[in-house]
Amino acid sequence: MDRISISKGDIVRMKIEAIVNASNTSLLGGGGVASSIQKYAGDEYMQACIALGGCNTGEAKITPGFKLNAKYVIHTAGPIWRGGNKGEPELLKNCYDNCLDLAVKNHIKSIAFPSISTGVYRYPVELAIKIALKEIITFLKVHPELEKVVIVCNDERTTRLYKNYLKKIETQNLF
Ligand code: AR6
Repeated sequence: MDRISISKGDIVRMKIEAIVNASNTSLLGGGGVASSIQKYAGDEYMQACIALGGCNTGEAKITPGFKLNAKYVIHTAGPIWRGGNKGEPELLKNCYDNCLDLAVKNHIKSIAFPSISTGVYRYPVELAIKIALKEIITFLKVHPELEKVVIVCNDERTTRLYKNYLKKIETQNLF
């Protein structure tokens, strides 16, 4: 699957059509990826986020990227990890599916995801990567129009875990 790759870096500076914002249900404030995007995207971006009026956990909404290199930001609210029995896996799956659906509906051909929920929301990264990669790869197989998906991680460990699992999927033909 050469349309998916893992990269270490800052998602905010990516030169790609769309980046995903790992946000919260208000789509406002916060730390992590969301605050980095806010810092660079400008005041109009903030106004556009306010106008969205929030987003349920697992859903996705879109705004322009304004001052970012990316033309669009797709916002999603990941689940907060509460031990794993509160529907977290299904909600995280919904985040990836809804972001990808929204991307193709907007004719987006390249998109970068952060590792949704594994920062401030404390979803165990070893579990989250399995959901993320399964959803993305399954989606890419039925949507040839989506040309490129990059998962951008900002730390060494997360990057390595994603790369190792992607390799395992490819060598064992998991999905
Ligand atoms: N580029 C790439 N990855 C990043 C960046 C960056 N610039 N910044 C952080 N990460 P998080 P969540 C990684 O916390 O867990 C916010 O306050 C980070 O190391 O951004 O879904 C929102 O407003 C981690 O691996 O998102 C919400 O309230 C991953 O991105 C809440 O955090 C996700 O970390 C959402 O928490």
